[in-house]
Amino acid sequence: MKRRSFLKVGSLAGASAFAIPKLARSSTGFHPPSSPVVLSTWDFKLPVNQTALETLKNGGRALDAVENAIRIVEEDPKITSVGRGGYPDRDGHLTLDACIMDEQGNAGSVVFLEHIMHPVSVARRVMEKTPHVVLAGDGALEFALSEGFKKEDLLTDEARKAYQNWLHDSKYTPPLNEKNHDTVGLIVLDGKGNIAGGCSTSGAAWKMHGRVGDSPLIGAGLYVDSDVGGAASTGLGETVIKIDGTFLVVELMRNGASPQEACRTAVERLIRKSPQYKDIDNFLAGFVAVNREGEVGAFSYKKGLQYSLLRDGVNAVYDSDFMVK
Ligand code: SD4
Repeated sequence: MKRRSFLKVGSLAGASAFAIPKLARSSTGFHPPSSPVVLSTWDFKLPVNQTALETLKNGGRALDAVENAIRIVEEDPKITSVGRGGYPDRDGHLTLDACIMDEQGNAGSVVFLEHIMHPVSVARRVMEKTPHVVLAGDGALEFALSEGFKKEDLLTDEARKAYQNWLHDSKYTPPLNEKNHDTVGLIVLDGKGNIAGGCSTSGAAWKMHGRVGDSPLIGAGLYVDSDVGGAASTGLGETVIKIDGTFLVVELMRNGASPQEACRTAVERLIRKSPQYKDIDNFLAGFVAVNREGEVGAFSYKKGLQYSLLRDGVNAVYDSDFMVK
């Protein structure tokens, strides 16, 4: 599939910056959308959301759409924070985290997995073929190999070079910013009232060996409930884990908040619980969310979070609103 250019609307002249694209409200209120909605974190300059849409058009489930779209990001060697091409930890190991949730709320996850290009697919197998939700490290690798996944060296020359450069100072600065990010979190509404989601990342570059972030943790990096909606997070995972961020966003929506209000409230809670990051320049954390009616929200602590939304035939990248202005 060819790369396609995205429409960038967040800062169009005349449009209010950070405006959330609105849904038309009928006289009887909102209804679950009858055409698919795909919401994902960041702008990967890849046909991520389109892949999800095409999967649905070809008869796939929301879950298939999520998996296929995330695989596009995982296999791109130029993306330095997901799958192949990701930056390694401080010991030179590329360790991957991913999770997936289906339309019924089933979940699978892999953490601290090495050598497998598509952790999101392994997470799906964990969900579908084991009685467990999370497999870690060597156990996850062993399971992946038993399922026919190929063991590979996923460190690219670029990642190796970046690691060698980092070794000069070996400065460990866990906060993430818009230059050191790119976890893919993606939620699909299939147009029939079903919602699924997934998340995949190599986590924070130069992290401690064994560190697991929020992305593969159900309720932290991702939460989906077809009765309500779904949410994904990106940024410094430690701060998201502490508030079970995406579970919080979904529960706020369940209690009547719009996706935008829910994301904002979660970011406010997050920084209240991690005040040590308040004034740190390269700290970023935020959420994207969509409710079952197809309304979306996105909010981050600082400027920089983008999200991609495919809805009503328009696939565009938007800048999210943020707290520190
Ligand atoms: C982590 N949340 O491992 C991930 C990293 C991330 O954009 O989202 N980067 O903490």
